[in-house]
Amino acid sequence: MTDLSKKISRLPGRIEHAPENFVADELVGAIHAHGMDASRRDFLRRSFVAASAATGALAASTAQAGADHPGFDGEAAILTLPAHSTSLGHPVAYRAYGLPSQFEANLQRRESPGLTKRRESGVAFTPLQGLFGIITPSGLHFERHHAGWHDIDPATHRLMINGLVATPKVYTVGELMRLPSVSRMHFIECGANTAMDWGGPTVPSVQYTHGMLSCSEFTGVPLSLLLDDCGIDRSNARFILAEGSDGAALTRTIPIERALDDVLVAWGMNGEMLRPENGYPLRLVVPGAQGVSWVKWLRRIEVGDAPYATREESTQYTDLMPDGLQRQYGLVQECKSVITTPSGGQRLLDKGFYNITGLAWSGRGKVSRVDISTDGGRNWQAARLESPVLTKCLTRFNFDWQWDGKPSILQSRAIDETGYVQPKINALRTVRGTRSVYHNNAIQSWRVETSGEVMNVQIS
Ligand SMILES: Nc1nc2c(c(=O)[nH]1)N[C@H]1C(S)=C(S)[C@@H](COP(=O)(O)O)O[C@H]1N2
Ligand SMILES: [Mo]
Repeated sequence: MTDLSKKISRLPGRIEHAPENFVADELVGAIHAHGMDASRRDFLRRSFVAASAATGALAASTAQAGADHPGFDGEAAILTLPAHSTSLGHPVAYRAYGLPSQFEANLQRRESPGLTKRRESGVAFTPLQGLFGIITPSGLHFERHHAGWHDIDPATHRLMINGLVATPKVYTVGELMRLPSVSRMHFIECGANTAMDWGGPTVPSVQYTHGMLSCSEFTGVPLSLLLDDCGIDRSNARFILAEGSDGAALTRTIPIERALDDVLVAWGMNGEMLRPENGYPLRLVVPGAQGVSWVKWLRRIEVGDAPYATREESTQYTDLMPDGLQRQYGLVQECKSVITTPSGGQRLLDKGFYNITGLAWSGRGKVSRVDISTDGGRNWQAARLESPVLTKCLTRFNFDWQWDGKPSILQSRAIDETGYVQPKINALRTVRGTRSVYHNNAIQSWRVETSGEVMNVQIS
């Protein structure tokens, strides 16, 4: 067996590239200070306690629990009724709108300090390491704002459709909600997700490498229905422009084939109205497209015959290619996956069984397969895809693993229904160079040290 550590590049001293107007220098230190969540590191410790109890190693688990909670005798606890077993609990509707347990208080959206100068033009990352299944709880959906968020009164909000239509119209939110709606589960990923790692491994945890990714059930009216309602000029219409009503007046061009396909004007997210941070009361849902096209606080859609070359598609959100040209109008998020446990910042407590789990997705359709490697990409085995496997939606995968206590490199590689295979980082760099910011869909590597510590690494 060759020494894997020779192939590993460690954290670089400074960061070459990062998304969206960031300031680099204090970044690594600041993220280490803020990003490592002590209680989430214990996640694997707690799972281990449960697993060892189940296999009869009760003494070990009792000692472990005692060490975690001084004064708590794990074994005797099952024989002694605690206070909550002998008293009344909180009344119904004590919290009219429910909240997570106080013991889950560390599971939060977090900012990467140093990433942006102004928090109104910032990112809050989803804690993927602490989530199960495929749906992101609405309160943990990532946030990306160019000019801050507003809580807009739906009674006064309007959506205008104009341009190459027979009858330009202005809709109230109530009028839109009377129309036939659909509900669909889709992921949304910022084009800058994983951007920090173009130049090498930088941020320590999956929250910061991949947390500009969330998945929800969205409810809304198909945009095609509205465009037909306004009498779209189908022979001349080539593109639409979607415009937000925030101070950024965020605008993006979308090709008409996409606009007439599966795009929604949405008001619902996970069964309730959109959260203000995510565009309340109206946002565009553009399944499979990069996040910036999902215009929030949507106020206007113009139908045109040419791309609009707005700020967010000419000076921003372009990919600098090795030949110096900028690639514009990136739309689709290519197939990608990541292991969320074990992942950077977590620690494995002992040899033995672990469930490797993670997420896979493709902007072009369904995920058809995910392979797992535990030896840095030399051997691959298929993971189990959990149902449902939906188009342009997160897919959860699981894989049984016995850790032998030796250094290991964990990787996942997704393949979508078009046959596209998620690339290695070096293959991506060969085509795209090292100056790109957006659209890094490379295979992620997590190195497990003999100590059980899990680290973000890149291997050649
Ligand atoms: N009006 C408006 N829409 C917007 C943005 C914005 O700043 N203003 N940010 C865009 C970007 S860059 C992304 S990645 C997604 C983020 O959506 P979220 O905050 O709901 O996660 O919204 C997009 N839509
Ligand atoms: Mo974004």
